Amino acid sequence: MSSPRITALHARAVRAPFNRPPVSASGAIEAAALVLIDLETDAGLTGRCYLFAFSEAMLKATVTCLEGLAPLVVGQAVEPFALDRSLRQRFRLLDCHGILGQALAGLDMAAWDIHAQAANLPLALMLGADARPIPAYNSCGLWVQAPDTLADEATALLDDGRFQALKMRIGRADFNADLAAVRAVRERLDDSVLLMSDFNQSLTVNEALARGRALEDEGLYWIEEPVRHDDFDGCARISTALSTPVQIGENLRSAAEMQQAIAAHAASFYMPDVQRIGGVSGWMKAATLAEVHSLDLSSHLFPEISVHLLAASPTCHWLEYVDWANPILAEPLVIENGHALIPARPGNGITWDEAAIARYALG
Ligand code: SMN
Ligand code: MG
Repeated sequence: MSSPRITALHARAVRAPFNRPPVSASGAIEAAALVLIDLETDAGLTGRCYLFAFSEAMLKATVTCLEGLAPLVVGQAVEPFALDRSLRQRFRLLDCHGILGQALAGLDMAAWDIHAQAANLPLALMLGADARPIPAYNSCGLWVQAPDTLADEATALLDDGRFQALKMRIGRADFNADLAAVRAVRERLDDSVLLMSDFNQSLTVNEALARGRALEDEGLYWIEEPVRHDDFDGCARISTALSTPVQIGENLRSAAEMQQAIAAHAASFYMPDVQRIGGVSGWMKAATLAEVHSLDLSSHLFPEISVHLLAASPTCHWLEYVDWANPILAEPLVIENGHALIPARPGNGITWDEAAIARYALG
């Protein structure tokens, strides 16, 4: 059976509203700045995925970057590992990080979508996994906000999908306000509910040691990105000093970079982001690394694709659930009993709500 060939690449920018706009210790985001990719083929199959540009300021550049890549992919066979290798080889003299890296990851995600559709299999099954439900935590709220608003929001977030785990963001200038926030949420939750926390790279190593020690007995399941994402040695010092596990990974840009973090003993838990780690192809390498080093692997954002990837990851830990793309998806990811369900549709299961896209489209 010959592989489909790419005939066209379309990239569109949208600005979708958040239910609860993110406010982290490293800044606020007003709307979900997304770039939607459609990769068309001569087999009549279309591969789809979205990129998260983080800032509206990056939308135009991301679309332009993808459009610039179109002549390199049109006419190519959809053989995802080989296609990704050959595209990255072409940019070896530049570098494949930043917007280019995200665009390449997007092309890879769309190529894997086509590859799985051509085999008539959900992506998870295409990757050799079963279609079991994946444990998910609700990450849609509990931002850096007034502590007295948090407990009720925690209840609402648990009820919305019968979740058994939540993530809250911390890193306020005043540590006592952080402590009050953690206590307000923890007191509202049953002991069996896990509470993850995220400092979003806001601390120095010394601050993280002091704050981490003060939070040791507050019932946090993990502390995420306490310091700058690339300070693996600093992270390792924090990780060694605390009994609360340190979680990092959303900013890792390749499996090779993840290997460096692992070699530095930077963290107990890893949570790559499919857009940053290099798409499905990059994720699968990271998943093998996690297995080799017996490290629990969670995902960052992109729950629609991550649910497939975690099913295929031997050390699958937690899926980060966010509903940020729901406004433009015709069939959003389904959460039941705190687990994300792998859609039965062939491919990654992403289908657009074109009427909603027309409403939120930019430019
Ligand atoms: C995060 C991601 C995207 C926007 C703000 C905060 C956070 C997470 O690091 O892990 O969800
Ligand atoms: Mg994070």
